[in-house]
Amino acid sequence: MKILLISHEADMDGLAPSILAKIVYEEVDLIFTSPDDITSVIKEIIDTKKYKDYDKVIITDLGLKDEAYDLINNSTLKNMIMHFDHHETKNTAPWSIVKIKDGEYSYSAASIFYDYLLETYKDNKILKKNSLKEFIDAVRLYDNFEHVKFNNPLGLKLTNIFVNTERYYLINSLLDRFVNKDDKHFTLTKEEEDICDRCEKELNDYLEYCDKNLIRIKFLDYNVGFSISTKYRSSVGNYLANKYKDELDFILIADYNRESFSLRGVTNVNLAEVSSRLGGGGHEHAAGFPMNDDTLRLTKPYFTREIMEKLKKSEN
Ligand SMILES: [Mn+2]
Repeated sequence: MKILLISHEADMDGLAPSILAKIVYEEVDLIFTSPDDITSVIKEIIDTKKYKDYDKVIITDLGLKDEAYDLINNSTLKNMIMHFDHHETKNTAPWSIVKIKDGEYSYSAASIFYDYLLETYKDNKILKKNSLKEFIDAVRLYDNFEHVKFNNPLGLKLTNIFVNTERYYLINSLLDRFVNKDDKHFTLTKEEEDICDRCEKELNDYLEYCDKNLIRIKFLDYNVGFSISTKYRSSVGNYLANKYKDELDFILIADYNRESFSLRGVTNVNLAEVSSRLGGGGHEHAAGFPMNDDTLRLTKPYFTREIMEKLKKSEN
């Protein structure tokens, strides 16, 4: 069977379906795109009738807008397309399988597509391999930010590998592992382990740098640890908030590239409330608000528009 798979370009949950498709189908052509561009990709394959070259068109990990549903429903593409996704939508169609949560279980696009293939191709031995199940589950947990809660470090490693590896090289390397090896457990190559070690060291060095440069300030009425930093926002915030929880109410991060402030804390200060007073919002322990003249006044003299411009310039 000849398949056109269109998937999300940005992460492992978008990449994994291409490996699953190559395990099951004889011929697979791939298009990787973004949620913003998927409508025009669909329009193009309808306009050019390109979909007629295939037995099936499969879309994964890309939420479809109303316009995309309409385009497909008004074309014969609707008879041979399948859509597997886990992003909120009010649209429904017989060809579109969208699942978000089932009790405590959060779906990802790769896991929904995997479940479908397992159910449809019951005799496929590769699909049943434990190493593949482990891989899909790690991708699913990380895609839902549940890898810490479920103590699954593999998803983060796979993401570091994804960011640092050429896409088609990675697809073939992973595919080869599932097809040709009979591993009970998913294993990384030496090359991939090295990438993960390097990423971990980079993160630890950066956390140490932010710790060393943390400024204690009075912010509104709070004792705050102020970090001017642009990388690993969640890791920096969580690390410092935990380390200084007895001394500081929360950590305030000025990300001058995104021009926004982030708050991370583990005390009983409600950060959503603090942020909403400054034009932002969020959750109790993680929130943010925009960087503007009003909010920049609160970080004077440690961080001003002039300092921000200087930092931006020094990075280019
Ligand atoms: Mn996803």
